[in-house]
Amino acid sequence: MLTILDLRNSNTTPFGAGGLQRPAFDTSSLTEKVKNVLADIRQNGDKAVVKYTTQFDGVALDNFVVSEAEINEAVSLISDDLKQAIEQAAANIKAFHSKQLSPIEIIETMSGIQCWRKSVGIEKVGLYIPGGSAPLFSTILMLGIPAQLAGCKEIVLCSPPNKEGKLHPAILFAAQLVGITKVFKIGGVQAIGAMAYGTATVPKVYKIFGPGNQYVTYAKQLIQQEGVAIDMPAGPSEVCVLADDTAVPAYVAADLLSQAEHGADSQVILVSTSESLVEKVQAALTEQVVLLNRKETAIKALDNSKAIIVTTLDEAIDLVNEYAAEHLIISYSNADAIAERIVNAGSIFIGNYSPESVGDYASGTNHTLPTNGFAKAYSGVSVDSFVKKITMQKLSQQGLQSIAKTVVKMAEAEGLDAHANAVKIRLN
Ligand code: HSO
Ligand code: ZN
Repeated sequence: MLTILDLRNSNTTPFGAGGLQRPAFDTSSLTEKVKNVLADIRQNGDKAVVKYTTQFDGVALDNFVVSEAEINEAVSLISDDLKQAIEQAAANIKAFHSKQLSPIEIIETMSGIQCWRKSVGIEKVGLYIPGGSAPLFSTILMLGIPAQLAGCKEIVLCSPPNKEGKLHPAILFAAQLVGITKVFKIGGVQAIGAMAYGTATVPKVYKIFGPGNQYVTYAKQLIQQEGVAIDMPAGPSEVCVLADDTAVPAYVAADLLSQAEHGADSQVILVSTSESLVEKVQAALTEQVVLLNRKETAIKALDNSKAIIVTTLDEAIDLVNEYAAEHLIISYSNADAIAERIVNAGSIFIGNYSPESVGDYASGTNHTLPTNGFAKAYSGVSVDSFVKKITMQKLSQQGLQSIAKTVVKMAEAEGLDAHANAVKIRLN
């Protein structure tokens, strides 16, 4: 269960060893392996993809392109209930993200000088969806919908095949629903390499999105150094719940468990000013965890997680801002006012009826969020993540006249007379 850190009579910081430190991973054992696979994919393209799919996924596939027939088969395999659920989620995600497209506004900074900015979808993007125990088809909605709204022309998806050489039908259903242009049965580092360098079959993309294990995360870091953009630095999932006696202990426990079941390395944190709430949540955790399919995973995550008791709400807010959680749930009196005081968090869930699960799947917000404290400086994925913004300007002759003196003065002061000339030559 959660380890209790009672900070009420202490001056110690909870951020040191044994406290709220994020798990640090030693990647030294995997660096060589990842580099070798990437180099091989770069050099040998599809042939190397087939080789690593056989080696790592245990299935020999000479064709890793998902066909129309496979997509149709997948669509027929999914129950109407699940289809409706995915469609409802997609509609909400689309509704929320479509408002992130702002209309072009032309700003006349001076008379005759017009400046504006246009958003252009990144032409080719790659989405990576891990396989493993839980097929995260919801992530396809979270990445595919903003990509489509942004106007990306080529949206490629890679996901590892199972032992039968197939992808989960819900992955294929979600992919066709959001207009993914090409789907490949490729996993791990080989998928990142194929999308970063391009092969005869897989198009080279300009930006790669999506979660993955440590190998995938490291591969994304390496290809970023080679000029392919990535969504954000990734780390294990996290939730922080800020709660007082107005919270319902069973709800808080359920929220903590919903993040704990993601992985043994997930971090779940309870911050409270109420010792009795913490005790009740611990009891509810014990009761609920044994009922979960993934209880072993959840128990491991809880064993690495903390309940922190502080004296005042101000202390709690400072702590929450310093931790900068991927998800923050506020089950506290005046939750709305507290939310206003939060400056570092990936996504905030306000009140007793806003579990993180709704944001993970269907309310409309994005679930690809900054972990590992990166919420101090990074935002989650949005339509913005899929566009570049090009600034534009147009000056009339009179506009140039009115700004000429300013530019010439500055250019000459920087000792750059060619810059000054480019203006002066137009005045005569
Ligand atoms: N909580 C995850 C997203 C997710 N949950 C997908 C369920 N499916 C992101 O931190
Ligand atoms: Zn989740």
